[in-house]
Amino acid sequence: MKFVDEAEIRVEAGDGGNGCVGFRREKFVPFGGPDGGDGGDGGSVYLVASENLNTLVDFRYHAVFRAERGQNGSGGNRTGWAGADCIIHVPAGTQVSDAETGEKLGDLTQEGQTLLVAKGGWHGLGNTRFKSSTNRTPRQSTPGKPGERRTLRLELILIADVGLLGMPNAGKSSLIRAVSAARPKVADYPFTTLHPNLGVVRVDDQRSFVMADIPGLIEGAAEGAGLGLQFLKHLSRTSLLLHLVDVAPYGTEDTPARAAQKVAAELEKWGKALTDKPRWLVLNKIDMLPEEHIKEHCHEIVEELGWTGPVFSISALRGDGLKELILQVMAFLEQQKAPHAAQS
Ligand SMILES: Nc1nc2c(ncn2[C@@H]2O[C@H](COP(=O)(O)OP(=O)(O)OP(=O)(O)O)[C@@H](O)[C@H]2O)c(=O)[nH]1
Ligand SMILES: [Mg+2]
Repeated sequence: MKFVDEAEIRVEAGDGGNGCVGFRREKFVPFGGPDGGDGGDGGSVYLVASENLNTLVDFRYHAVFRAERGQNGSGGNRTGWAGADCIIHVPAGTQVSDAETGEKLGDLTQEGQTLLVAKGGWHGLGNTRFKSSTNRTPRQSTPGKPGERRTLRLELILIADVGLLGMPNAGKSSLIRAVSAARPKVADYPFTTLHPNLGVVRVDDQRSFVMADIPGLIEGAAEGAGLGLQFLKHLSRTSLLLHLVDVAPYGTEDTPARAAQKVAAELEKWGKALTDKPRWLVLNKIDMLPEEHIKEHCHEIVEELGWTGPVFSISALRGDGLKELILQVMAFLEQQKAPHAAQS
């Protein structure tokens, strides 16, 4: 499945049906009077958020959505049928704006959340409506109003609790594979991951959280190097960042601490929305170190970085430290979601 996080679509609501001019003509009914019915309302276009979708790719191939127009009224005071609405399913996390004016129309974050994006035209009135004591044979009716039409800009920003951050090859995809059912590709070359992946991490029967794996960052990403910063926005709605660092990098002159600093520097360039987030250091691939050196080596990295926040040492491959990490992440998220409990 292709990942696309931006799209433009055209939405056109249905026009209202026209009112009818009609007169009752029956054999033994003289002066039958007006009997033109109203038109039906035009259908509207709605967006509905779905948690089962996670890409806007479908809108590449299908970009115009129309609701039905209302039927015209007819004689015998028959009202036209209302036009059917058009429902468009979009992934949860889709922000909607008017492409021409830039006006923000909504942010669909919850399953089933609905947004009216083009209102159907109001129905026209039939001539029966214009009957009065002074005008018994009105010949007027009104046409239906046109439905709203606009071009929308959709932007998907994934919804996850925790985001993974790090250089290419740090083991981000390996970690999400180890702790969730997500199956992104893992390989020993940089930029294996080309688009974000989400995984649900189940801590026990009752508790779970969503983790996002994004492509690796390298120095100069802000200037467009590698895959650039385009995917960092997908971490903007997370509550916690896990910064993965390879403790035994192969084929690079950077020390693990230096590599971590480079990623942090790119984060700075992206902006406050990410630098203000809590970030934990996760030292990965400890299986590559001799058992007796692990502690000391990790300590050195932390020292070199001058890191004072939480630190975890794990092996995504062998499973060391994963349980502890996951439990701590869960506890942190729960505390965040219950701010009153945390204060007391
Ligand atoms: N020895 C060891 N190797 C690991 C560990 N975690 C990941 N690797 C290896 O490191 C390489 C890169 O892992 P990925 O999970 O693809 O790394 P990534 O951070 O997702 O990389 P990009 O998608 O390119 O940004 C693969 O060859 C993995 O098998 C670990 O804990 N121990
Ligand atoms: Mg990857």
